[in-house]
Amino acid sequence: METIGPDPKILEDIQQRVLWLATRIVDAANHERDTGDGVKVGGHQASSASLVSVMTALYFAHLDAPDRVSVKPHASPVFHAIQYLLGNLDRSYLTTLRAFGGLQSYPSRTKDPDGVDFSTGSVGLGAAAPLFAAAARRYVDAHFGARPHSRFIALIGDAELDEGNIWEAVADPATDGLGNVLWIVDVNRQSLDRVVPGVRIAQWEQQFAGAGWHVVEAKYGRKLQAAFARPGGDSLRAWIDAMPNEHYQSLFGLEPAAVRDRFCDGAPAEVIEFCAGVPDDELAILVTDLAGHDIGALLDAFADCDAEKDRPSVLFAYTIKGWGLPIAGNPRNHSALLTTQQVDQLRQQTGLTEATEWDRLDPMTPAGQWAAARREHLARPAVPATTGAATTGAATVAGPGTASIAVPDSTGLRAARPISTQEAFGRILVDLSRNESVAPYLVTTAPDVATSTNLAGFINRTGVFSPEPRRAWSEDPVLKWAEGPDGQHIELGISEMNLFLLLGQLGLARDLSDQLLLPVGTVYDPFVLRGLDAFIYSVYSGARFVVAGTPSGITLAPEGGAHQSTITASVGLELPNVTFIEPAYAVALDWLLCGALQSVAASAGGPAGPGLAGTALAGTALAGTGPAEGGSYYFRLTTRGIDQQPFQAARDRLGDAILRRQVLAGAYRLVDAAAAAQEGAAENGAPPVYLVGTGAVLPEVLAAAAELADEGIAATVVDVTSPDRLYRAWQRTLRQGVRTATAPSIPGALRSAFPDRAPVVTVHDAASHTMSWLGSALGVPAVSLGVDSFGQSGSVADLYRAHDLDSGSIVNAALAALSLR
Ligand SMILES: Cc1ncc(C[n+]2csc(CCOP(=O)(O)OP(=O)(O)O)c2C)c(N)n1
Ligand SMILES: [Mg+2]
Repeated sequence: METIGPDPKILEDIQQRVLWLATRIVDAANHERDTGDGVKVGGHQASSASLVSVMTALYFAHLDAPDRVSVKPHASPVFHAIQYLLGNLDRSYLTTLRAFGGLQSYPSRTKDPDGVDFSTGSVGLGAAAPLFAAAARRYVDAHFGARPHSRFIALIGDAELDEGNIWEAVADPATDGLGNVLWIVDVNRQSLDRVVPGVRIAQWEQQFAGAGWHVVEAKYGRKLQAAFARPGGDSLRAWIDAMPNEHYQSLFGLEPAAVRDRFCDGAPAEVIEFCAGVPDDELAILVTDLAGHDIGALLDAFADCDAEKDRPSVLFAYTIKGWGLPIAGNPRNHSALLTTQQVDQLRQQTGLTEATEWDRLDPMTPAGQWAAARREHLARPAVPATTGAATTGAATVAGPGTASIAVPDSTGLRAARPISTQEAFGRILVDLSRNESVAPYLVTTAPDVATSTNLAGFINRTGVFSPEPRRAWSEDPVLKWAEGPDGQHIELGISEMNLFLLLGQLGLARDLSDQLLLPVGTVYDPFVLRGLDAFIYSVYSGARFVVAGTPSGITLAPEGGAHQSTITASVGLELPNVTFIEPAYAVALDWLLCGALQSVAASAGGPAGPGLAGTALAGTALAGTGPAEGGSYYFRLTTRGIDQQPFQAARDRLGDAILRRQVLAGAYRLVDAAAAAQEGAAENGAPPVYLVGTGAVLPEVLAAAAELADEGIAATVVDVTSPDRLYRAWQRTLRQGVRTATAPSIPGALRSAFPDRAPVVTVHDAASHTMSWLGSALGVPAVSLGVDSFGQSGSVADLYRAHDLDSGSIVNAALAALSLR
């Protein structure tokens, strides 16, 4: 696949055009669009210019079609300029940066039209994503046969290396030895507010080397290298190396005549003498000649990194923020925009006029011909669109690299004794690992909590993934930790950021590695929040996976306040592209987990990459349940074993078909006061109150209903299995009403669980806010019980009492709700 490099002059011409377009795209967004709102549009001309040479070298002389690139957020204009020159972006988009429906401010897989491989924006995450994508590819190659070789490349701002998640990713053994990874650090020595101290760069390089990475520098351009070779050149080099970044950066933006004095300020006599032999104009160019803008030097460095097959490479490419623009090197250039006059000058310098400024490279020129050749070289085969996802029964799905994944409706889990949702989760996964149609695609991962989140049974059956077989030294009968290329569990160090980044890339493997996977991760629920930005990143990118937060809430009582999650349910409910599920009973979990995996399996039926707008994944279009839902799944589980008999009673009463439908829709009546009345247990058919429970607290809710019944108050108990699906159903009808200016109806999911008008009490081992909307949805008085302060160690009974989740408090809440009628 190697292409012969073109004449360097051609790449120079191309990069000048890339610089022009990237700059002009931002300029047009700011100066040619009347947004009517007075809000600055913005864009990053200086950050973009910094990467123009690196990206020109990559896209026009280095990349092959299977390679995947993550572009730092602020260089999105460069990416779009290049895609335009390659013919992959319509001209009409060039004036739409940051406009609604136009080019996104930061590269977006799901919203940009020109084939973004990795979304970026939250610095550090887009940088690490290709590393995890390469780890996912290594897994796919080992299990499903080698895919065409891809290089996974990240273009990273130097200040992104301040983010801790970078170092968590680099340090994790799951990312060891990935020779197809290249990180290119854009060393412009500037962040948003300041000049980055030089000592940081040396320290970062050591950290990479310490983690086993191949570290390369592209620091000095060829003019400087030639100067170093001349007599006195050694002292010149030593002086530049020793110069603080703040001093070096201050050279930019000076008139050539002033550069000498500034450069030589404090310099030894040899340096002053060396410079005396160089005219002003040449000196300014010479001392700012950095390799990050020398395409030949960059291509050499890329080749050097390619040659390193057994470990990732990082290239520190020294660049100039604002390169080629009047704002070059200015410490305040991060958000600076060129004036119209400066843009006019740049246009002229680029050899363009207002009539030709948006043109592609002239196909009659060598640069135009080279761009056409590169377009062909980089063309990717279209992903075949497959259909056939069934929404009921076993969803048999055929997709790229996927024979068929027939996820059953349930594993037939039986739960006669009290059991927790966490234990049931482990048993369901073990059962699925015996299912020949599903098992090959399952891959689990956890940040050092596999055993304590009940993945041990699955791991015993499938083993732990390691690129090479490893001898197991422990003969633990409970946990067989067999490591080898067949293993289907990827164990991570304690980094929740890595968990969500890896889940995200496993969940994009269909797009990035031509293989659909069913990724399942586990994490202690409170620490979902530690990985939250990576969680958001991954689902924003369109990844599809299942994550279980377990154990959760104050129900893990003795563990104390530091381990008790309270706001995670709200996060799950509110996060777009995620369905939040918190079942109480084992069989309900079985149905819900199988349903979630059916939905993930069904992503073979539609595009998961660029052009998602308009599909089920776009924005708020998530609808209904089951395979049509799209997105990822977050299960909040517990270690509290609870009596399964009440659920069995509901099964007997309703039958599996109806009950399963309601469980999947988000709520069902666990105890039906009206049905009980018919049996003579209460006097009146219509329930005066609904007790609504979510998750581990159902036993207390049932006890409260029994106490109320003793007082002659009929209480219907509703188990909300997914506050999220219920809320979404309500919002859908509301929004429909708002958009069409008609009276909203109560959605079916709510109507079937709450057929009568009666006050409600919601009870949840999570922030009370999570379910507090229910009163509004039903138009009835509501009292919401939940955990709104930090917990502490104790027994479940102690903590439920302290947070008003005990049955007595629920009874009192019911009386309060009734008094509000
Ligand atoms: C997580 C996160 N924190 C803060 C920001 C705001 N921010 C955007 S760019 C930037 C500085 C980036 O500097 P660098 O990575 O060196 O980029 P460059 O110099 O190439 O613009 C900051 C702080 C962000 N995008 N993401
Ligand atoms: Mg920088």
